[in-house]
Amino acid sequence: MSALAELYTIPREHLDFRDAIARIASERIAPRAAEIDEKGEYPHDLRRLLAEHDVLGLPFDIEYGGTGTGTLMLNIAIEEIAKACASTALILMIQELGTLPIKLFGSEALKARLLPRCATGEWTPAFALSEPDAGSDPGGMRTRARRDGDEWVIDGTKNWITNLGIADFYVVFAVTDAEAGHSRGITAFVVEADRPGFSVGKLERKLGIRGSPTGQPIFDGVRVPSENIVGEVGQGFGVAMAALDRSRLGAAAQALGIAQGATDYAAAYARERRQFGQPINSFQGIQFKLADMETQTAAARELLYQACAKVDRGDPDVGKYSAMAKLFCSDVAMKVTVEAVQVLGGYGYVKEYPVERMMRDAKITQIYEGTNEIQRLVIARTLR
Ligand code: COS
Repeated sequence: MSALAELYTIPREHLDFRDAIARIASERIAPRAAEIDEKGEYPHDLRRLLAEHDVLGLPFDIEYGGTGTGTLMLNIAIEEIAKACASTALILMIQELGTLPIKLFGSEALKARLLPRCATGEWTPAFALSEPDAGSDPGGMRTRARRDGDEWVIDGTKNWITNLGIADFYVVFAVTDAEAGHSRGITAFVVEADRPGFSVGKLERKLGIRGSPTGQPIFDGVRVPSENIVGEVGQGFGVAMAALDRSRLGAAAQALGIAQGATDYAAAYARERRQFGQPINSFQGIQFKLADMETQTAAARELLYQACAKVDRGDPDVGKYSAMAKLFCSDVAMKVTVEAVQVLGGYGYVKEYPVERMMRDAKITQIYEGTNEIQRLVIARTLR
């Protein structure tokens, strides 16, 4: 066994599941991708499709109705879906991000109430941390929650929230003790979408991932019972950070899938496209581009799979590795998709071909789940 194989091995049944997802992605998801992007519509049909094939059960343990197959398998699935459609991959990614706080810190009652319905795909969550004036610095949030008897009353507006208007519940982070500072003064709450005082605010018009609604959920005196607190009162900042340590792998996997999808498309195009009497992949200028795209994508995959294996093993340096994987995979996705457009030339720039969409979708992976500048900060802190 090679040294690398000892660090992570992919079991046969996971490879079979990957192949099944790859087939669904190429036969059922890829043909819808351009239309989803063009219309900016959430693909309810593809969510049902993923649910029918147990794909939405991937983030969950068997006792909560999931597949219990771990982090590496989950991210392999995200990668395969993102090769075809980054917006659809986000359906699976948010299923993980929005439930990680509950999975990692939630009471048994919260887990039993929420996780099985997410594992079947009946329900979908949202993770509501960022605000108009608190992005890279979530500790500066203004959303407040005050105790009133056995209930908490939440007031505030969040921003950049994936699944806005689609989510059945929101995990909302709010200041519960302004004096205590963000380490001790923020608490996480589950807010069901049908609670009075919750409303869907502005929806963004975006460069990419246009099939996934993003925007401002508004909480105006929303009352939730104490049972809806995730973890302990005052522990919310740590809850958010620990969830992001895991979910950044999903953004990395999405980026990796976009990069591989673009590389595969550009390579196939270069085989067919003829200029000066020969296929353009006979020119070194094109060959070198494709070679670099494939190499960078393969390197990104090794770092991501290694980081996933660390989560599955429970290694202590998961935060550092997930930040490195997110940083590297997203930068590769951006570089590779720009090159894919270049390989296709004028055809790369128009909507009849998928690579301009892939380039637009890649950009967000350098920004969300923590900008790449924040990832560098997280990594640098481990080197001091
Ligand atoms: N896991 C658990 N706890 C963590 C943690 C982690 N990965 N990172 C920090 N914490 C804890 C710290 O231990 C600290 O607790 P103590 O005071 O008890 O020691 C507390 O959280 C505050 O940490 P810190 O002082 O490092 O927080 P900062 O305000 O300096 O913020 C960064 C740190 C910048 C890394 C953080 O704000 C961040 O990740 N920002 C990006 C947010 C993001 O990803 N947004 C995307 C939203 S979802 S699309």
